[in-house]
Amino acid sequence: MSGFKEGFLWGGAVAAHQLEGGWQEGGKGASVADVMTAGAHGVPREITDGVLPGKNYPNHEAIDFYHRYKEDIQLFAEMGFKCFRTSIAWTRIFPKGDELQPNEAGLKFYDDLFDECLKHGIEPVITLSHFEMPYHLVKEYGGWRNRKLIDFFVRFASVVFERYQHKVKYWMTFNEINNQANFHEDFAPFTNSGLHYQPGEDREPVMFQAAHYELVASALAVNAGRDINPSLRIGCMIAMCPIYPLTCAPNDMMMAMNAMHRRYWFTDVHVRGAYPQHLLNYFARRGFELDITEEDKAALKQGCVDYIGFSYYMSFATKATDDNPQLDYDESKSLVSNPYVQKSDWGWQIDPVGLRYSLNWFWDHYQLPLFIVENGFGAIDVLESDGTVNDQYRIDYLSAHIREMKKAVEEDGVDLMGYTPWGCIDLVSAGTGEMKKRYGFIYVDKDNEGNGTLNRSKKKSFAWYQKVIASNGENL
Ligand code: BGP
Repeated sequence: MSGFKEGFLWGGAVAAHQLEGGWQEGGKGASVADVMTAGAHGVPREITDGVLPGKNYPNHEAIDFYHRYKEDIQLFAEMGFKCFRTSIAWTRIFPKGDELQPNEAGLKFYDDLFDECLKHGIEPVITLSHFEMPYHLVKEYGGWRNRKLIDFFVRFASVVFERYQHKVKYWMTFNEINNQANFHEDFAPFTNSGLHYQPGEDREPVMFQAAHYELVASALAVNAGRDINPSLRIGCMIAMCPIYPLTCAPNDMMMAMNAMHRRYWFTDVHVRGAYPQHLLNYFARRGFELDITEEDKAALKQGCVDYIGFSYYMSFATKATDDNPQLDYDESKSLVSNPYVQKSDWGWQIDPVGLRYSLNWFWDHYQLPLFIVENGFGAIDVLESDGTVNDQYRIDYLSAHIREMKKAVEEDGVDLMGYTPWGCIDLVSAGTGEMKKRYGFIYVDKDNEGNGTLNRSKKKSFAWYQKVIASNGENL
C-alpha cells in the first residue's frame, strides 16, 4: 500500500482542562486539574487541599478557549484539519460527579463547540476522561479506589454518547490510563485516578485496584455506547513510551520485557477483555488481593475497544541491576538515559524511529486500527518582533516522526487511522503547569505567571502543517 489511506484523520489534539479555562462558568465544578498549581521542569505541581487563596492555578483560565473557540477553530480549519481531538470536561456535565441529572449549560457548550467544528468540516474526536475528573469524587469517595465511581462514569459516558451520537463518531475512554504504572510519584495517580495516598500506604495494589475499576468502567461505557448507536467507534488511549534494553545482555532484554509488561498490560485488558497471566502471577507473588468479580470479568470481555489511540513523545531505556533479581520494573528507579538519542529541554528523549517501532508493536500484538492521538515537541518559543515564531525545531521533530509513521504504513502494513499532534495551539502543560513548554502551531500570548493578551498568532510550523495535510503527508 502506498501513502496514508483515504480519509486519513489529520488534525490536532488538546484536552479541556489545558485550554478551556472558564473553570467556574456555566455551572462547571472543580476538577482535579483545578487544584494543581504551576510547577516547572524538576519542580512538581503542588496538589492543594481544594483551591487556596494566593496560589497560581494555571488551568483556571488556561488559554480561554471557552470564550475564544470560534477563532481557534477557524485557524484549525485554515490549516486543513480533518479532525480535532479534545475532551469533554466531566465537571461541565456532572459538576460534582455523583449527580443523577446532567448540567444542561455544560451540554450546550459542547453542542455549540461540535457544531462549530462540523461547520468547518472538522470531525470532533473525544476523550471522556483526560486528567480532569470531578474533585468532589476525590474528596468524598477517595477517587477510583472506590467501586462507586464505575456507575458515575458510565452515567456520564451514556449521557454524552446519547447527546452527541450524531456529531461525534470517534471516542476514547481514559487518557493515558497507563501513566499510573508510575505510582511512586504523585502526579499520575492523581490525574489518572484521583488517588491521594496516605503516608506509608502500599501504593501499588491501590493503583491496580483503581485501574481495574477504570477498565471495568471503560468496558461498560463501550457497551453502553454500542447500545446507543452501533456506528460509534470507541477506543482506549495509551501513553506509549517503548522501553528498550540498554544493552543486548540477556538480563537487560528480560528487564525490558518485564517493563513493557508492567506498563502495557492495560492495553491487553482493553483489547482482549482479560488480564494477562503474567500479571495475575505477579499479583499472587506480591500477595495483592484485588476486588475483581466474575461480573467484572464478564463486563471486560463484552466491552473490548474498537481501536487503540495512543500518544508517542519519546522512548525509554532500562537495564537489569544486581539488587533486583526478579527484574521487577519500578518506573521511578528503573529508567536509564539512552546514549543514542537527544533530549528536549525537559529531558524527553527524542526518537522518531521509536514511533515506527511502537506502531509495529501495537499492530503485532493486537491487530486493531491505530490512531496516533498525541505526538509533539515541547519547546521554548521566541516571539519575533514581527509576531512570528521561527519554530524550525518543531517542524524537524514532527516531520521526522511523520516519515517514520509513513514507513510503518507503507513498508510494514500497519493500519493507521490518523494523526493528531499534541497542543496544536499553545496550552497549559499537564506535567508542569507551565505555558512556556509550548507545542502549538499557533502561539498564544501568555506567560507562566498568567500575564499576556491571550492573542493568537501563527508560527512558521502553521504553514508547514497546512502543506503536510494538503499533500496527505507527502510534502514534509
Ligand atoms: C500527555 C497528556 C497531555 C499532554 C502531553 C504533554 O501526557 O495526555 O495532556 O499535556 O502529554 O505533556 P506535558 O504537557 O507535560 O508537556
